[in-house]
Amino acid sequence: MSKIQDVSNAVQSGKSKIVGGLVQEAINEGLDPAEILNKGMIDAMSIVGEKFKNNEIFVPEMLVAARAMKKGVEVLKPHLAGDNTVSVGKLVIGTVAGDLHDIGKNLVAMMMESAGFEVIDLGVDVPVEKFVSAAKENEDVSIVCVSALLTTTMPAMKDTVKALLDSDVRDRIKIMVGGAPITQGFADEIGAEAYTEDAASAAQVAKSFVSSTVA
Ligand code: B12
Repeated sequence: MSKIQDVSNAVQSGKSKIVGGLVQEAINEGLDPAEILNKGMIDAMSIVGEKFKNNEIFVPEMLVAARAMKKGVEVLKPHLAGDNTVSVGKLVIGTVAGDLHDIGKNLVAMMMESAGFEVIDLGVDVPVEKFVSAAKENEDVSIVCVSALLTTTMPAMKDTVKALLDSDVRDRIKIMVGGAPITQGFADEIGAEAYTEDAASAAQVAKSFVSSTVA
C-alpha cells in the first residue's frame, strides 16, 4: 500500500520524473496494475481536483499533476493491456468541443485497445462535425465514444450525440458517453446508448455491443 501511496503523492505533486520509476517499483513488488491505476493515480487526480475546487492549488498544478499521471500510465500500459492481436471492432473516441481534458479519454482508449478494438482517437476539443465525419468515413466503425469533463461542455456532448443520432450512420453505431460530470440520467436524456463510470467497464460494455451484433 505504501508504494501506491508514493505513486499517489508523486502524481499529486506533479513529480513527472519519478512517477514512472515508482510505478515500475510497485509492479516489481507484485502489486495489481489496476490498483496502482485506481488508487495510485485516478484517486490522486480526484484529490488534485478537490484542492483546485478549494483554491488550494491552481491550473498550473493541475497541469503538472496531469503530466505526472501520463508518465505513470505509460509505464503501466503494457501491464494493463490484454491480448489485442485479434480486432473485435473499430471505434471512434474524442473529447467534445471546448474541452481539453484527455486523461480519462486516453484511459478509455487504452482499455478499448486492450479489449481488442481498433481505436480512432480524434483528440480533444473535437467539433461535432468531426465526430460525425469520422464515423461516416470509416464504414466499419460501430461505436462512437464521447468524453466531457466540464459541466460547461455537457451541452457540446448533447449536440454531438444529437448530430450522430440525426446522421445516416445512426443505424450502425452505438454511442457511449462518459466523464466525471456525466450521469446515467444525462446519458438517457441525450439519447446515448451507454454510460459507464470508468474505463474498464466501458470496455466491457463495448465488447457486449459487438458480440450482440455478431450473435
Ligand atoms: C487534470 C485536470 C485538468 C488539466 C487537464 C489535462 C489533461 N491533459 O487532461 C488542465 C490543467 C488542462 C485542466 C484545465 C481545466 N480544468 Co480541469 N481538472 C483536471 C482534474 C484535476 C483531473 C481530471 C482527470 O484527468 N481525472 C482522472 C481521469 C482518469 O478521470 P476522468 O477523466 O473522469 O475519466 C474516467 C471516467 O470519467 C471515465 N470516462 C472518461 N471519459 C469517458 C468517455 C466514455 C465514452 C466513457 C464510457 C467513460 C469515460 O473513464 C475514465 C477512467 O476511469 C479534474 C478533477 C476531477 N475530479 O475530475 C479537474 C476538473 C475537471 N477541471 C475543472 C476545471 C474548472 C478546469 C478549467 C475550467 C480550469 C480553468 N479555470 O482554466 C480548465 C478547463 C480547460 C478546458 N477548456 O478543458 C473542474 C470542472 C468543474 C466543472 N464542474 O465543470 C474539475 C472537476 C476540478 C474541480 N473540482 O473544480 N484540468
